[in-house]
Amino acid sequence: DLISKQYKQLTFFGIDTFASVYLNGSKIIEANNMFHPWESDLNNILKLGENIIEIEFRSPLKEISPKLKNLDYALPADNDQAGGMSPYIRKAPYHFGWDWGPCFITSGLWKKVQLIGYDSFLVNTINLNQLKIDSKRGELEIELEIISKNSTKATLYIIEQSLEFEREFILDINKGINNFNKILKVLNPKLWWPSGYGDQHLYNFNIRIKSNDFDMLFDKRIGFRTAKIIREKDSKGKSFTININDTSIFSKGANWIPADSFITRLKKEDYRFLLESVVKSNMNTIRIWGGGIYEPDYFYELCDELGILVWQDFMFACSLYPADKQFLKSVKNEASYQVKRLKDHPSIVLWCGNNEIAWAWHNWEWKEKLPRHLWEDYKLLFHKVLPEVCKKHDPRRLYWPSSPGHGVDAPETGQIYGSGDNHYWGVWHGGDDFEAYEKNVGRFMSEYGMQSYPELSTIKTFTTSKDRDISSAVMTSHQKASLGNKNVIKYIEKYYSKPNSFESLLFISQIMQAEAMKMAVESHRRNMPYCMGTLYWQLNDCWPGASWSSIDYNKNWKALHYAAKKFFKSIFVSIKQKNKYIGVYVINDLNEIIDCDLVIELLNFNGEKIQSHIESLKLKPISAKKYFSTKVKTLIENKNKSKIVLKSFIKTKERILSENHFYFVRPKDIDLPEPKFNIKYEALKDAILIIIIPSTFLFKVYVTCINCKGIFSDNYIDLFPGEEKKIKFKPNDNLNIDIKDLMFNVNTMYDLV
Ligand code: BMA
Repeated sequence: DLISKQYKQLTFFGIDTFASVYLNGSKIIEANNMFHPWESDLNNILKLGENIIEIEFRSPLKEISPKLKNLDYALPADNDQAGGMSPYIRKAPYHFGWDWGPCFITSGLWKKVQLIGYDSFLVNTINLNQLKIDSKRGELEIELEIISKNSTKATLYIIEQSLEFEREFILDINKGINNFNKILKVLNPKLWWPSGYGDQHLYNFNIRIKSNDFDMLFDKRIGFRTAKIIREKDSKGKSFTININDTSIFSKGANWIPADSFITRLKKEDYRFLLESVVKSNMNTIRIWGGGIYEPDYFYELCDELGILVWQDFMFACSLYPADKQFLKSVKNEASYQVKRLKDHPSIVLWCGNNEIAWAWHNWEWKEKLPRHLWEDYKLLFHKVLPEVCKKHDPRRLYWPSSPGHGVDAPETGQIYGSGDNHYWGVWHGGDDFEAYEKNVGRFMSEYGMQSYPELSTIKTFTTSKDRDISSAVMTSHQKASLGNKNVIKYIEKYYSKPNSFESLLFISQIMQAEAMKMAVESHRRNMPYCMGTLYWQLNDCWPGASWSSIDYNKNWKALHYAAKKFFKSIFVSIKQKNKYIGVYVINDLNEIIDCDLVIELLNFNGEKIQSHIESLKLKPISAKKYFSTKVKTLIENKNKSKIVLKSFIKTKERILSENHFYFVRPKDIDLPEPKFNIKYEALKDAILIIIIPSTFLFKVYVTCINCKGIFSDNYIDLFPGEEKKIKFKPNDNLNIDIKDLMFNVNTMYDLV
């Protein structure tokens, strides 16, 4: 039992943030960083019977404010709603507020606490580094860190059943810190692939360390794969392509923020819902943005299982940071711990130093207004401390200093299009029209976005009926962006007709957001392989409010998430007008040849084909190509532009792979007929089919479920007369309601304006 062990160690895996920990009245820990564990040898303090642990948390603001009094400059922290102290505190930046989230400066224990006893040594870390991998063999390195009180011997056993792999080693352990590295060679491993490119084979290594007074089992699950970021010089700059198992991956996805303002509220099923939603919408990548937290193990385990590639930022965003010895040491501890904790996950493809700080220095007037030494401090943290940690613990993964960024050296300028990754905010922050996405395409688009409101059911959770107006005090407190409501309205007015009610405004904001992101992603994808990645801002929310998310806080897919499912399909058709010409492009981001037919039809709203064109295609692997081009005038002749649509789809013998529609006017100028349709329902075992049979053209038909939460197979779609559409609705949780009692609303754009 514990007390009979010679040594005892108490570990707090997460203390948020400034706290003193006492055991039986003696101080054992003084914490100031929420991102790494704090531990203490209890030695003689722990006694048999009752022990008292007291933790005294101190206000982060009060802790820091006296230290700032003598500074003659303030570190920039534009999103900080609590007075700008966040850069000095190793605590989730978004806790101080962001342009999509409230300021809740939490305190408390946010991870598990562990008390262990031992007689001679402790296993601190176990990693399985991948040295060489292909389908014939895998060369791993097991890396152990053992902390020992004396010299002893132990045996290390490693077993992987499905590979029929078994090895054992004798470990000569010395007093102090011991590092062991042993090579393991396995035969014929099945490779791990990102979603859409192959299966996610994972292997469980059982590791046992045994000596006369120690016997412990550890499990390590890994996937065999190589991961590189290819950066090749060409006439346009330098590429930025994720490459897995020697295959170029077109990276599709979104940016992830912490899924709650109060992290400890999150359950495994919340993570599962969100990450399953990622793959359900045909994404293969997420970026864990640097203003949040290093996510829990479970998060990365799910990414491994689901085949989601992870771009992992260190937790620094949109601020400058101190560079005193103590701060740098704290960051070094944090980064070393996190890299060692996470590096075995096949899903993680790169480490990134920070979000937008280098860009901000050069382009947000920081350089002009702030003392020059702050840039030296920046370089110390992001070009010395962090890359050294990565090089030491994970030399095979890329360390990318900042997003956006164009190289690994400290940049002399802000963003460059043509090299590295880009954040394009001309649409939204800059006020540009959606069409501007076309002209702002980089090698890897890691941020761009458009806001919308969550649906009414979510808004009802924090409003009473009198608050349901976007300018009410309650609604504005749930809109944290400075341009906020004004911008949403501005973009709606540019493209859509005036919503006829508060609820209609919510829907139209989502439809508008989906359209903006569709235009962005299509322009990125048409530019493949020049552009090899597109991650919109942002996947999720940390509370219910207006934001750039595609899934709201209450787990509702917004119109954007349904659109993403379509615009992220591997084989994809895209229609684009450039000046007087209209072109139809087909994109294949898979590493295989695809035989298919491309169909292009010009239709009027009665569903009559005015023109049509069909062509057999052999799509090259990883290709985007214009297969059809014509003058708009030749195509539409004297037809009324407001009453026609160009429809295009790609099909194989079995099915339609992708379908897209192009309107010749903005949505507000489309001459919508009054919608007429019939609906039928068909109950399945765990889902229900909603069958829509239109007798007129329907623009943006959307279905909502009145008495249950769930996901539709498709939503916000355009239908032509006679084109029957089946939409499957699957409730999120186990139903406590009979499938047959579910109630739905089916509406269209016509009802919103
Ligand atoms: C990007 C992000 C966030 C922010 C978003 C919207 O720059 O990195 O800082 O929430 O823009 O403004």
